[in-house]
Amino acid sequence: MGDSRSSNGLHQKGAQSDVQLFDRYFDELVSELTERDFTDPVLSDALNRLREVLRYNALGGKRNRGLSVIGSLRELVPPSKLSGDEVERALLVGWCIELLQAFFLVADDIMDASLTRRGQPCWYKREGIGLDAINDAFLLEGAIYRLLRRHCREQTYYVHLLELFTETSFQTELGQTLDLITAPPHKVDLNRFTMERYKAIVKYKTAFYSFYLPVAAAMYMAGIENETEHNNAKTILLEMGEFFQIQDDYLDCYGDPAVTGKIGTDIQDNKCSWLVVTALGVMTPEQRAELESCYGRSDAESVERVKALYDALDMPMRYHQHEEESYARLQKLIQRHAQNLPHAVFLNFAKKIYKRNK
Ligand code: GPP
Ligand code: MG
Ligand code: MG
Ligand code: MG
Repeated sequence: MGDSRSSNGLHQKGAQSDVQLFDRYFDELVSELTERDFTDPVLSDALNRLREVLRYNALGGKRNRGLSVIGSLRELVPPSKLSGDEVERALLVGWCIELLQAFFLVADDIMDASLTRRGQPCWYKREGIGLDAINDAFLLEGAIYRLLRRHCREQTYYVHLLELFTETSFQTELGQTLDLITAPPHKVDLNRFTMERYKAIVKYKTAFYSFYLPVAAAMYMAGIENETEHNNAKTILLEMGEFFQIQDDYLDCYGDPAVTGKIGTDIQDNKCSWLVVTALGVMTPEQRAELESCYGRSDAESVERVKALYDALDMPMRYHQHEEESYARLQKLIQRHAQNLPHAVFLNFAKKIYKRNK
């Protein structure tokens, strides 16, 4: 494997940033999965489909999760101790997280009846795809374990990575379960939308895989197995993950689809969003009755009525206030819980997500 990769410039570090290295690595991984893993000629049509699925669904995102594996590893291991091969494995593990994300998003867009993702139609919305996208999601998940096996099987941290990916997937699936059962179609019950339920949903559906997973992977790669250290990192990263999903909920309603690449569906889908939970805490009984009659409906007029309520309740102002408070709380958590870990691991991540608009 190493031979074919050194020829495409991956080992000529220095001239290239990690972002460039990361982006260049993708085509190589696609070739590996579709040309050098299973080579039985009878599979060629399936492998062509896999190539198309990988290109359509794993590219075009912000790649914060994937890039933070190498980013974190560089903070945890001094440059003189970080070999070219280890850098390459960190890029690979980063792509595995992007594949996990692609797997979740293909499936999530079906469940949420979304229309667009990353500025293009959701995969299941494409002509001729439909619910076959379910199998494509499974392919994306399967690709993760093919790559980890091929690249990391000899490493002492291999089993840690496998357990981390499977455990994180299950946590995310449990979170998605909570998200879905708290939002039954056409059964609006505003009493379900508590802040306690909200926090449980977002911790499980988003925070583990988006924040703890990439940093924990880098920690295992750096040889850090200590449970206390992992718990310290988790405390900080889950807090960041909660804030990140609150932003996602805010942008679902107030973001510009031309920037976020996706058209919001939370109001129509009856979702337990940060906006609805926070609004419920400050509205009058009259406003609550109004919300009861227009939330969770797909007609444009009902959606506009919900948005008018959010505007009347100053939700953008409340969100920006929450953002400031959350940032301050995070800085304190980092001071308190990152005693043995470089603060840059967390600060780099925080820099990318606060004040984001996509
Ligand atoms: C984000 O929710 C959570 C996920 C994408 C995890 C999905 C998990 C599965 C097991 C399928 P969201 O629906 O608010 O995200 P988006 O706004 O990007 O659609
Ligand atoms: Mg969704
Ligand atoms: Mg969803
Ligand atoms: Mg969302």
